[in-house]
Amino acid sequence: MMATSLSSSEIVGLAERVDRAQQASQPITKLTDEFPAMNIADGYAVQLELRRRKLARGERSVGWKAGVTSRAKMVQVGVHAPTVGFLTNTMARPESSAVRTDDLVHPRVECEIAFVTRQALRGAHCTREQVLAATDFVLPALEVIDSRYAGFKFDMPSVIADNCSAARYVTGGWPRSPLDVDLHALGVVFEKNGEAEGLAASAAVLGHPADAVAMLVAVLTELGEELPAGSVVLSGGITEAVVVQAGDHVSARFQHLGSVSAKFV
Ligand code: 0L1
Ligand code: MG
Repeated sequence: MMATSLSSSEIVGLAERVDRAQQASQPITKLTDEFPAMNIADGYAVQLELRRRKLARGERSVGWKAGVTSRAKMVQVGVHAPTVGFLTNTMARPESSAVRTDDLVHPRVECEIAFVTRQALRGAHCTREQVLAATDFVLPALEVIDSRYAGFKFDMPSVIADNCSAARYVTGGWPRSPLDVDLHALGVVFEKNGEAEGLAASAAVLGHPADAVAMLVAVLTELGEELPAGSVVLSGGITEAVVVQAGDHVSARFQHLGSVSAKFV
């Protein structure tokens, strides 16, 4: 990873700013408005400081998410490379749960395949085969993203600092071995309030969702982290992110994996 341009006190200050915006669900302007020289390494330095703060408050690390992995998503947010963000226990919600919106800024939902690992993964050259061998099971998931930036307007360093818009996630369906289902060509029907919002195939995620996990492992390795056994990994949005508000019900039906749904209140 390139060198950071921010000083360590600036990194701590920005992590505090993002943390407060997340806790108060109050939007802020993108960090690069004030620090135009901020680069991707600065974004990750702020994100890791944010993670350190949350873990120090008692949140538990449960895994990571791959963000901006599909071509559709890269076009939607105007970027060229995938990113990673961390997941903690406070972000997890069970299947069919009521997800509050009063503690979010402007949530959007994506359908994803969640991987749960049984062996640690590390290394710059992690492969799809290694990911599949280290995976205990996969589940259908909904990721609720919530940029803390006003108008969902950001650039790569800012969105990485904001933990790649990670907010909540819901897993459902049936645990399946990734060796028993063709993850490369899995169809998904995504509905909001009973209306089809998107029909997509898992190949939208960097060709294969396990490749997105391998990419995530390479980024973690660059950050000096590994993916421990027992991690949950959200492998990236298969459909475009859909805006949700209180009163909405969303569901995703995945071929071979079952359904996952949530209601927003
Ligand atoms: O999970 C994602 O792909 C979101 C990454 C951050 C970009 C966004 O907020 O749309
Ligand atoms: Mg996502």
